[in-house]
Amino acid sequence: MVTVKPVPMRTPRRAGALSVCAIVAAVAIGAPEAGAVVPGKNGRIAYMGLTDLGIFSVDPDGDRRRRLSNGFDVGPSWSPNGKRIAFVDAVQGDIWKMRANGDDKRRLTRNGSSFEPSWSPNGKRIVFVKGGGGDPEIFTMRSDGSGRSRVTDNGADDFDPDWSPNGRRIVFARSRHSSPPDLFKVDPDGSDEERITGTQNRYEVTPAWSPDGRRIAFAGGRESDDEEIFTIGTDGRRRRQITANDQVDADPAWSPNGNQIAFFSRESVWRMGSDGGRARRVARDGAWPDWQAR
Ligand SMILES: [Ca+2]
Ligand SMILES: [Ca+2]
Repeated sequence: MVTVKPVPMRTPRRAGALSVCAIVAAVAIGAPEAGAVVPGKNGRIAYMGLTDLGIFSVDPDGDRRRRLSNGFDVGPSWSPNGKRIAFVDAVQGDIWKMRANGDDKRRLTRNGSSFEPSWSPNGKRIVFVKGGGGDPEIFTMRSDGSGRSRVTDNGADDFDPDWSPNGRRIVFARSRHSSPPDLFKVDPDGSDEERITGTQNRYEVTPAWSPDGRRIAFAGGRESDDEEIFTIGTDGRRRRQITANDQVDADPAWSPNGNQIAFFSRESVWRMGSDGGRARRVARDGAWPDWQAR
């Protein structure tokens, strides 16, 4: 699959994408991360296959790769106890969960427009994006799919939610009137919304809260550039760029011990130190990593 240059306004191709082709395009440019990472020991990395479709898991050193599902499944997100994985059947547009070994698959939504699941740190709820036609919103539900509750309600595109490790806040990306997406945070009940970034000519997407709660990793850049990985303080200060190259770098996911970040680049899953440095390849033909806590 050929990686295309990222388009800052990716929302219609991601949260709103219902056609297989559209989601393939989104995946090719590096689709959103998933999963609230709770502090813990580093376990395995789940990811989606790009041409060999399905969800896989692999050790961080690249060993013991295992297929967990077949078909066009995207966006794996580990439960905080590391025993289950939520994911999206991208053909249906619905969220499922399964055991870490791929057994016991259960469908959680039945509306054809649910994406980007991420577990709350106590494992009881899942935050996700719902909405096709151009105005996606953020919702939460119980981890059995019941008890859906709205978080955002507006005319902007709200997407890429990730739960803070203390469970009190949800970070997400928002684009209003086709502007480059910025990062926001909000209480799980939708109150006390705060802006984190407000850049005019840059975009910020796929936020991932660090396990110590202090920083947020995200992908972004100038609209004219290829995409890079950054981290930023939760107050929007102390922005740090941790990749610098001419490839699309996307979908950061913290290791549970906070020392590393897995990410997508060059049709592969990589990991590097959370302050950058040399990246090591974890899996070829993969995207959208999420790191298991043990
Ligand atoms: Ca909205
Ligand atoms: Ca880059």
